[in-house]
Amino acid sequence: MILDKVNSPQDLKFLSPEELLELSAELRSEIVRVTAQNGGHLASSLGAVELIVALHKVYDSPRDRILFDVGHQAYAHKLLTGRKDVFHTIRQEGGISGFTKVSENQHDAITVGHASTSLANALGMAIARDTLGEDYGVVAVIGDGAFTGGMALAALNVIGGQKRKMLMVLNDNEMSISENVGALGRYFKEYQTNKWVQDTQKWGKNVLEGISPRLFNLVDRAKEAAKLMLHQENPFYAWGVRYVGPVDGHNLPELIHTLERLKELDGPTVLHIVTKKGKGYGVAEEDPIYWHGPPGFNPEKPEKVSKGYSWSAAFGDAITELAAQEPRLFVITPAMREGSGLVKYSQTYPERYLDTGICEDVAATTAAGMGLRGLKPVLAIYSTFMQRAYDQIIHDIAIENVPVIFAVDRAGIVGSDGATHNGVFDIAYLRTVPNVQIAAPKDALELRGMLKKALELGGPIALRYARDSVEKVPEGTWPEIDWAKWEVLKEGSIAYILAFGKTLKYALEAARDNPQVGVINARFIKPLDKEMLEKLALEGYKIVTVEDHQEMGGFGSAVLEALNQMNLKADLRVLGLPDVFYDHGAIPRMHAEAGIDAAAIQRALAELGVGFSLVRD
Ligand code: HTL
Ligand code: MG
Repeated sequence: MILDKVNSPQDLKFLSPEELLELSAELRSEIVRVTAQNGGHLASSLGAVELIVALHKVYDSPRDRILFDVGHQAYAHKLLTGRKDVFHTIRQEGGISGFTKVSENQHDAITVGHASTSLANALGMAIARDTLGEDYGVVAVIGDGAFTGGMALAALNVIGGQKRKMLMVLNDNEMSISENVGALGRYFKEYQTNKWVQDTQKWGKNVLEGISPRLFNLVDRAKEAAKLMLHQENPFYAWGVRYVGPVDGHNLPELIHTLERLKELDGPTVLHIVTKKGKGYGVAEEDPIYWHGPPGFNPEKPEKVSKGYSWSAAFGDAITELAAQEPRLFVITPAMREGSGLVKYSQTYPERYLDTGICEDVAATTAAGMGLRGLKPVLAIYSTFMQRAYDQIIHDIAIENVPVIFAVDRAGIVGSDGATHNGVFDIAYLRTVPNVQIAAPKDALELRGMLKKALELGGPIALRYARDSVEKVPEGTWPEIDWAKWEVLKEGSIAYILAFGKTLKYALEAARDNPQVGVINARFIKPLDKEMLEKLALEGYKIVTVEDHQEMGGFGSAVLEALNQMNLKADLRVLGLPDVFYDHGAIPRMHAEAGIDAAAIQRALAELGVGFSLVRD
């Protein structure tokens, strides 16, 4: 194996072109082998193998900084940078991260997981380099999906103004998780099939024209004029950055040759490469959507597995049914059609469906515009990605109480994606915003009732649910929800546990067979059910609140504030996630460590003088 000989990118410098090709094949096999065990971003990483080999051959990491946008295409980079022996631990508890992470390895230039940050970060590094009088290369690798994000496009504007030396590799596979959207993607597609482009490529790799005077002289004046027009038509021309491409991103010798030339250039350059998502692994090439981030599979006989009935599916079913009843309903997703359970909806109501690409800010403000003009927008968004839309929620939606419904998916600790993807801040950042209401359904039935009611009520309302499976309920069932009222699930004589969403099952487990301890489905986080809370406090019940969310600023904090406002006291323990970031790992174990599982609830009850006989460790 060539890979056996590669312990750092330096080892690539001595490999022959044939060995580099062989190495690429070995990297692919290893990515397939390990992803089959652990699950992971298979298709994205397979598509970037030659690019990564070429980058490490030509550049000199860690001196030169190579930044991977999102970080999910970088498995080959992990294998080439001293992590091949731990690669099998990727995304597992205690193992390496599925994305690049500065604290994990000196070759990882940025800690990442959210899209579209690489260009701004690379610009910052280029400025730091120039300001400190240093000399090294800065290369950002960004997918066409990540390139749709406002941050990337706004950074490009600054980069074109600054003219610092840096390379941006646009890895274009025409896919985000689903088909990529928007005008730029369409443009690139047309550009690639444009006759001028194809001609100039044939003339002698137009990529190197204008760089190499020798080649440039080969082109006659007419062709030169055509090329100029081509460049003026190219959007990068307006942005003030040099554009080179399109180049076949699986042609290793061509990539290496091109990068060697570009490395020497001053100023900002975009290298546009065209790749195939899932390259080299049949099923992933054929269905890059499923194989974008599959769970484990049998590498000899790769098959799709059904992931069970998820909260996302329950939302998707409910919203499709509601759209039939409410013609003003309109669903928006920032690039998460599959993950948000919207495949069926998007096919049933294509005219009332918008994928904005990876730009949560644009998605939120577009929802605001729709809400201001008579539509009933529903923004399906992951808790972690909603962080990108915070100002838009305040400024464009909440101030005027615009009727936007947020279907907030993947709330809580998410498991193998780790710290970048945990949805553990949403309650804290939403509940301080006036006019915003927050609810968390306990099951699919309650989700349906809440969605329907939220559409009737209007106003910014967030419905929060976890990355989990849920029991399917029949079509057409719409329970009436007593809005802003909690629900007693189990009576208690001494204490009550206030829980919602995912922690309800822990609460029920902790209180099982104990008549002293009751459980309340505290499904409204804002407004709280102050009436019930007042009653609990006045009647002297001990209270434990428990949430899969940061303890600071979360639901428990809201309960404490409400008691304080009512001038009431209670024997109370707040259980939530401590003030640390949780990496990838097993959710039940992390919940135990964080102190929000059933055992932790029983310990808290014991501290309050209840349930002592049941305490386990
Ligand atoms: N929103 C934000 C801000 N960040 C992320 N990471 C997502 C959503 C979710 N997401 C990914 S990977 C991905 C999305 C939308 C598609 C990226 O497409 P790109 O790369 O063209 O950049 P490709 O998959 O190789 O084609 C993850 O969460 C990992
Ligand atoms: Mg892509």
